[in-house]
Amino acid sequence: MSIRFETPRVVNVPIIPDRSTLQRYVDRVLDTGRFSNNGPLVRELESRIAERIGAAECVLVANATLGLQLLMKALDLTGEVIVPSFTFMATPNAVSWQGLTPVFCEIDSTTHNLDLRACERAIGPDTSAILAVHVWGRGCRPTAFQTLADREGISLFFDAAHGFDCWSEGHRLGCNGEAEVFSLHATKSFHCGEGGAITTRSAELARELRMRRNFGFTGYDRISTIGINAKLPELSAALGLANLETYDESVSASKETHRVYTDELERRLDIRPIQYAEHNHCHYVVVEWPSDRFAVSRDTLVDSLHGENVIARRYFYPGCHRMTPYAGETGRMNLGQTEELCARALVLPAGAQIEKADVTKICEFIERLADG
Ligand code: T4K
Repeated sequence: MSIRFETPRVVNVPIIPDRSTLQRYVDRVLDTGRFSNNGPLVRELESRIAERIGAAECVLVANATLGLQLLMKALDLTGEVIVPSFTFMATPNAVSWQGLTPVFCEIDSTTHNLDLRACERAIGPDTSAILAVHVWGRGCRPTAFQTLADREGISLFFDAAHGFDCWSEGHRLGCNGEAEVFSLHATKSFHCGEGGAITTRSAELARELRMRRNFGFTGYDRISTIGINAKLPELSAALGLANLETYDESVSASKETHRVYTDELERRLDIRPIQYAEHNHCHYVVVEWPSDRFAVSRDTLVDSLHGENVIARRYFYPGCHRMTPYAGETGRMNLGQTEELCARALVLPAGAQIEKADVTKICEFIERLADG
């Protein structure tokens, strides 16, 4: 049986905004000739995101990777930073780029997030911070990690790349730790094409981040600190503002996609994609494929799906600790749970844009393969 699609069905097809709404914002850029450097659209989007999330401050940047780097620079971290290995390479690479050492720590296999006890054990004399990731937008226990960081006298900040508008412990993500960094990349539930947002409660930290994203300038010819160019262009902010207007509708469509996958997979194979206990955009449909129960392994399944133009992904295989430049280093942690999850995780094409009929076809195909 073939279901081969003419065009690829990919994980997280970017949301396309309403064209006339986008045109309205683009016209504002063209009318004023202001394309960059903390322009009015960037400031407007910062206010709208801060208001939506309930954060005191939002600082937009060119992407989340640079956002993490700017934040680590501003926090003046030294030595080691604890990170999960079950994350996108941007997380440890941002740490390394700052001349810091990422220490890979084990995850909790049920939440896919950093394990608190393992993190406690990973803290050493050179640890200056914990960089926790809200994988799939499921909150990484902000309160418990804050208690640990306070007790150890180290910084805590979050890679919230997946977590826009997600809730954890009864609150929207965005106000935890020293700061949280969201990705606004095209593949995210809310996007600017490329972009990142740092949210924080601290006005002082936000002021420093704004200065550092703009080369460190504090006046026309005065530089106060080492900065970089991490500014978000106005045209990217235009895309973000247009997308924000229909964000709630696209989340509803993503939730429906997730629901259809859950129903289909449960009915056909008695498995479920991971479920979201608190409010989540449901942008990621993630299955832990039980290779021992079915006729095909996770990897054969992925290959077969690709053959049908269904570009399922193995995020975050094989684990950052097994990828260059970290492979071969002997970390001090056991990463058994991480490796097991890396061998099982399967991310299916989802989001607001995929047709529900396509989801049904994909699940039917998976069922046929699973039955052998
Ligand atoms: N921390 C975490 C935990 C992250 O997951 C990420 C990024 C970051 C930090 C860093 O955030 P940024 O610095 O990027 O703001 C994608 C994204 O590029 C990346 O942003 C994301 N995480 C990661 C999980 O996924 P790839 O290399 O797997 O994506 P790619 O190019 O294969 O795109 C996925 C599919 O989407 C493709 O099959 C094609 C489709 N697509 C993609 C783009 C960009 C489109 O249809 N249109 C598009 O414009 O990394």
